[in-house]
Amino acid sequence: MNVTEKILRAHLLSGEPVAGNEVGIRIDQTLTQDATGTMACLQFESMGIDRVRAELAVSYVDHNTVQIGFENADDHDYLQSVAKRYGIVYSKPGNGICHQLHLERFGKPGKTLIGADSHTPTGGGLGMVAIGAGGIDVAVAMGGGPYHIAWPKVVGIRLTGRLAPGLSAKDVILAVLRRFGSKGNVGKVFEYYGPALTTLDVPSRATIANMGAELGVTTSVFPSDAITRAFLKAQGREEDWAPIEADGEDYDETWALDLSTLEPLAAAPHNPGNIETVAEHLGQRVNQIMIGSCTNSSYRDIKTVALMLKGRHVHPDVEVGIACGSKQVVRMLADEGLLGDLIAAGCRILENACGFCIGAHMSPATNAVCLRTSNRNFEGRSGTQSAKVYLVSPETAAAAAIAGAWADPRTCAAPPVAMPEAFTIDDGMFLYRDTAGRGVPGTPILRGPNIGQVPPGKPLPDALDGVATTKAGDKITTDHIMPAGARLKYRSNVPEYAKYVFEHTDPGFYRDASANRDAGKANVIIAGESYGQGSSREHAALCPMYLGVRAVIAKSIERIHRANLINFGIVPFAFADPADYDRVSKGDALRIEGLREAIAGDGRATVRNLSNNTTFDVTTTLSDRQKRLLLAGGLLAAVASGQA
Ligand code: MIC
Ligand code: SF4
Repeated sequence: MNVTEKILRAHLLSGEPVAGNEVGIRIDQTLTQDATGTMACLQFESMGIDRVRAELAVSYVDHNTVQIGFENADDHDYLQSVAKRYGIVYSKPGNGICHQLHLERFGKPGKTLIGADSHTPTGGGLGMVAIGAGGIDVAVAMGGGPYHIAWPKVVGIRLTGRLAPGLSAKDVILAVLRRFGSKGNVGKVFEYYGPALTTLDVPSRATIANMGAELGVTTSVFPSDAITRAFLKAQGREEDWAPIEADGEDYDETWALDLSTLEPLAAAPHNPGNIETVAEHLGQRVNQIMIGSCTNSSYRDIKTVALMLKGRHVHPDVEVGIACGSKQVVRMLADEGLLGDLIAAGCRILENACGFCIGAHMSPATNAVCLRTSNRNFEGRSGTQSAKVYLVSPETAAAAAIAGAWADPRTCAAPPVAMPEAFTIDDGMFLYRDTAGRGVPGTPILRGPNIGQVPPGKPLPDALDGVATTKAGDKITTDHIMPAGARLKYRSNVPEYAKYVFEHTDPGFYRDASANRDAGKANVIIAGESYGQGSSREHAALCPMYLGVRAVIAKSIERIHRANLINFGIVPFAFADPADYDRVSKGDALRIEGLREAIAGDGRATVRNLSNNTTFDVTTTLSDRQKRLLLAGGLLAAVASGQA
């Protein structure tokens, strides 16, 4: 068996392990972050469970830490009180980014983890099966319930050779993205193996696993070996180590990558799958350089940057921001004098949080060219619609910081950073470790005015009488559907946040959808390929549900978003013939007879376009569980009516 299969089989609760078949798996650990966590906790509360039943649940606060206005602070208070009451470990703002912290302090080889964040697969760098999910699925797992996935096809990525100085793990995952692209990988797990693994430390493996999210895979997995053991030992957690390696080369598909042949790469605007070489850009002007995010904010990464910048000054024409991944990273750099080197070099030292990655601050200037070490460069995600964001390695970012322009990091590479024998351990910003799993019953839950209720779903109607309220193109991300950045503070307030659905791609959507809903019409979203790419934010389903969206008809829909749509009672249809996408225009009146029957049956339905008097077929493949959820109007409605 391969590593993925070993872990999944050890956690299998229901279903046949046959590729594509829905299975239920036992979840050992869960994580949430504040932007998804408030909804997950509200949903957990509404399930009426007295305490957390998973082995470990951690609630991180790392996304909304800017705190302009009371909303974020209210969210933090709410999350802290829920954590105390129900037995969740609470990671205070300032402690660091969830994925980096989880790797350092909690991840365990062989365990399963689901997180209400699409980059949860970072844990794959430690030999876990770690999967990104919607908040409500995490709430169920916190309560001890199973998580459902399609049994994956496992793609073996065989790594050979060795990276040249000046290249790093980011270049590896960008090479994988160049080969496989950011769509068409749904239902697969990428498992890394081969002789080059001995050259990749845990943070490097984690970088690769992290950006598997951009491939659209279920997760990415590394074995747990001597390198994993050394990392856990240095984190004071050697007892958490367990060996897990594949028995042979038993994969559904394989691809080999020789690291010795790689050159520095970049993902060009506006998609992480849009890969170019650094060489193509040499000498071109750069305006902003941002180093950090859950992809590249480890001790290894920031120390490499510090060593490259030591004794130099960033070019006067660029601004450089650095956000370390955790308090541990900041402290160790400070103790080694490296933080001083970064400050002396003219870098802006930012809080160890998501920050710039999610457009929460440091939005670039109009038309700016930015080099960022984060994982997503969707249009407008930085907070500036016209900015051109390229995703690069920390080494490429540092080389550009010195030159003020694109530069080859191989010309100014620092000596490789060795993993320390012992990381500096200080868990002082994790609260409620002593009551984890038990909680403190009776703790009052703090609810400021920004903490709303989860709107209830309604059962699916027999026939859908609706309007094609919007028509979107290909690769519409959840950032397009539900913008973050300046709007992030409304995550706990669905009626307010719903005003910004499709804010940039269809500014009239809120008005039109509300009017249709109030007139008793269903809203239908029409979309192209790979709808719902990117983040796990269930608000991209929850807010449309609130606005009366009952179906999405797309050429294809990405995994986490499709699960979220079902959880909120929105039918995820695919065009039976993708060419029919052209037969429907924004504003067309659509009718689907026998909708309930179709969902309960084989998932095939005929859509009548009353505006141009044509018909086309749509399909959806559903497990029995998913059928029940959709018919009831979503997961919470199904729980309330005893159907889940
Ligand atoms: C992201 O990187 O897009 C986020 C913000 O971390 C999201 C979660 C969210 O929208 O809260 C993710 O990746 O799932
Ligand atoms: Fe935070 Fe960015 Fe990572 Fe999302 S991708 S968890 S916003 S650092």
